[in-house]
Amino acid sequence: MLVSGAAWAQTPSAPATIDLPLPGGPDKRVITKAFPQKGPMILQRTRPPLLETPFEVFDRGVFTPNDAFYVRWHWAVIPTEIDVNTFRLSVRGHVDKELSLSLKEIVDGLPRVELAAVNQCSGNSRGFTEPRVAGAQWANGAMGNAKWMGVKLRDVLDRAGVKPGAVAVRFAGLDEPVVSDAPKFMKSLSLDHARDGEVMIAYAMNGEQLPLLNGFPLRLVVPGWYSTYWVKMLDRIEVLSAPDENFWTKNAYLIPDTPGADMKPGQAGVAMVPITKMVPRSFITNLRTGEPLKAGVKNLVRGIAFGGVAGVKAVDLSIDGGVTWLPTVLGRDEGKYSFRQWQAEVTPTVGDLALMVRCTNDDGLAQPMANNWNPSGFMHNGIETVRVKVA
Ligand SMILES: Nc1nc2c(c(=O)[nH]1)N[C@H]1C(S)=C(S)[C@@H](COP(=O)(O)O)O[C@H]1N2
Ligand SMILES: [Mo]
Repeated sequence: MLVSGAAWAQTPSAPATIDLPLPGGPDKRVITKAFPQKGPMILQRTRPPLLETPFEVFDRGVFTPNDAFYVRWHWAVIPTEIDVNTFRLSVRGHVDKELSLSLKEIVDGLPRVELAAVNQCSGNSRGFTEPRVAGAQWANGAMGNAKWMGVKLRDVLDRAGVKPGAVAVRFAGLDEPVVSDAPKFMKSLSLDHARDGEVMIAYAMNGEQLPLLNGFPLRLVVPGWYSTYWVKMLDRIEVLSAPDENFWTKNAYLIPDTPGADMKPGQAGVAMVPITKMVPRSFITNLRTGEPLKAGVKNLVRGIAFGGVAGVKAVDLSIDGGVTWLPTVLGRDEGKYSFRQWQAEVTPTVGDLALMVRCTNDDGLAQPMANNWNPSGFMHNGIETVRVKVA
């Protein structure tokens, strides 16, 4: 597998832009086609790449095409070529037998599993946080859904033999920090979570090998959890006999230990805990704010929803600012961690209309009316509103 390395350092001289207004700006974003294996993407940053999925992609189906799947990296030293013959995944630490597995041994030597799951950045929609917080000013496109194919992490751990006393498993990939004293990106899961039979080492998404920027040749898939745990270009697994103290697990990706990860700007003394499980979200995908609807006739409204760590139980629509809610019809169930399509018909009267959509998951958790606030802009999941004109 070979991709032209320098390509993603360039942006066109007269870049195309799209309207993507965020509170406090900007109102426009650059569209780039300069990244390998990617079509038009919203450019948030070039090096290391942060590429957002243009929102209209989510109206086309529940699976996000690989060439439109968002991209996020912390450090800029990312291999642009990987030799599939010499690549090895190592399993070390508190195990009976250290392993160094070739791709062939993983693909041909272990049972294959497949699972649809949403990959969402903890900071998806951060750009809508008010007051504004630091970090990538994502709109709603730092998420995607794919059918992941690979092997169970548990099967790999069993092959190495986890020793008694192990408590956690740490994951790292081929990317490196730009300066050597910066902390390498690593994340950990508890041993029980790592062995739950759902956490996967994926080698394919949507029936193709992973795009390089989404973690070729192997990535961790942690269904229902925010994507910070989904380590890309995974080449080392370490079984730990003590809790992980590394920066990215212990000090980064923290949220307030409050309902909805909500606090007041500047509030003191709030206990912080690592972000983990995703919460329900839903979006209208076939209408954008400002678009016209026809009065007195049926108008189709449709979109996508996901339940986070549980399936989608219901998606409801309100056309009166959240006073009353109408059930919508759910599309095909692709599994509890997947996007699910929903649709409804509305027959509005002339005037301004605020359409709101709310997902409730199988745990009974529903999206809140108001968005949360925390210093990292994590876990945004307030009910979305699209304002249309009915004429
Ligand atoms: N090796 C590696 N894996 C990583 C990261 C990284 O910087 N390095 N970033 C994580 C974060 S924060 C996110 S949001 C997802 C993004 O996955 P994607 O680029 O495939 O959409 O990758 C995760 N896995
Ligand atoms: Mo992220």
